Amino acid sequence: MNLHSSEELFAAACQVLPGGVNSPVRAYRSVGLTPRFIQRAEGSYIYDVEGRRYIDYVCSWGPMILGHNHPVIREAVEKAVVDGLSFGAPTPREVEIAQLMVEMVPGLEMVRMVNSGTEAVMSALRLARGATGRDKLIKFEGCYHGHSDCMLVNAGSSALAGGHPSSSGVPVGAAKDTLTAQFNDLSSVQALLEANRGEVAAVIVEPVAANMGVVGPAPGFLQGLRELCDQHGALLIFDEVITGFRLAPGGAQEYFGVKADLVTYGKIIGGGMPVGAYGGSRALMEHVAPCGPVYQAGTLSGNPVAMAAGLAQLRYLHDHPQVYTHINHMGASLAQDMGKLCETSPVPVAINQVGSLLSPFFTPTEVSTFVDAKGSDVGMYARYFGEMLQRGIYLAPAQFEAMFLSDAHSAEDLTATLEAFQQTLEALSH
Ligand code: HOZ
Repeated sequence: MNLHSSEELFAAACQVLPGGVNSPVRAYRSVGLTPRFIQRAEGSYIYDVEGRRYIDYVCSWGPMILGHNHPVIREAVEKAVVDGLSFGAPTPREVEIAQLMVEMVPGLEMVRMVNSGTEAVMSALRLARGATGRDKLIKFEGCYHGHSDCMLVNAGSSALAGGHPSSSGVPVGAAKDTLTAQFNDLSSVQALLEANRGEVAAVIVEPVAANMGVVGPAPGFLQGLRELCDQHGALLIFDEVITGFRLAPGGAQEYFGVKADLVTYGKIIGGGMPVGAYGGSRALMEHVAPCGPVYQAGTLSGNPVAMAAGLAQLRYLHDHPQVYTHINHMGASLAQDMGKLCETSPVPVAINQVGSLLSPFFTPTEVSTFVDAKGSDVGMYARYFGEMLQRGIYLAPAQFEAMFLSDAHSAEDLTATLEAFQQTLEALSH
């Protein structure tokens, strides 16, 4: 293909891919620009096809916690490829990665590997329904759990940015048992549980909402969910596709000290390859086929190359716990320094941060609920995005996404980012 610029590639892509992309947010529609086509990435940097270098805060939407093209992961993949790409049969590495996950996450006893976060959530929900014999589910408005039918109701992420939080094509029947509560509002959950007594199989939550921008749980919110679920015999599912192995080795369960019944994973556990997983206690997981009647299967589940990448990344995290100190510290200091710059700017910005996840909201109020997040000026975000991109900073091209830090980000990267942020604030104030 003799196309050189992002513009040329995007024009060609639009002829053969809906919106020119394979996942909507990548089309840059909410920021009104042409997406950068990427050639390669290394450490904290990503390079477009025209050779421009950016400091990357997308990090493939979370998987690249060690930075891009980490030698340990690359070597593990290279080694695995030599033995073959897929067998559709058990392999030693899938046992090793499961053992490691069980070791790193308190309370996790068994896992099932799948191919994406969407698949992990879909399967965990089926398991919750199968194990409880109940059909209803409670999710939170603005939380995103992948694109399975019953979760595309009041969803966040690009569903929200595209103005379709509830997708067309979802049969009424598939969504009728999905009830929606408000993130950080326990009374909304309590009301739904009481109105549907004995019928709710599970409450599913992103423990840190990271698909409405980043909104952390209010003190007591996750603990309160735990208690409400126990009172009503519903299972608590933490969707840790983003937070798993990111906030701490044991993810949000460890970080916030709250135990879920089922947990879903993706992103980091694949080291950059397409992997998801769901897990929980042995008693619950043994409902899954072939042990029990909850059916779920997959030709590429536990794919040997993907397992090699995920295992190498998890082993590295297990053996280098200082990664967490580093990325969480960078998150806090970047948020603090951005916040300081905002204090003297006429542009109202609220910076939210939990661990290595951040997001700026263009609003004068604090953002602790989905309503607050929706109050953010998305037009201003679009301008901010363009200004930062021009200054070599690669951010999520939509307000309702997160900024991700990796172990490869350096103090120099943060300084350069803050300089760009300061100049951007100045540009936005005119
Ligand atoms: N749902 C992802 C963002 N929250 C989109 C990922 C992608 O486009 O790669």
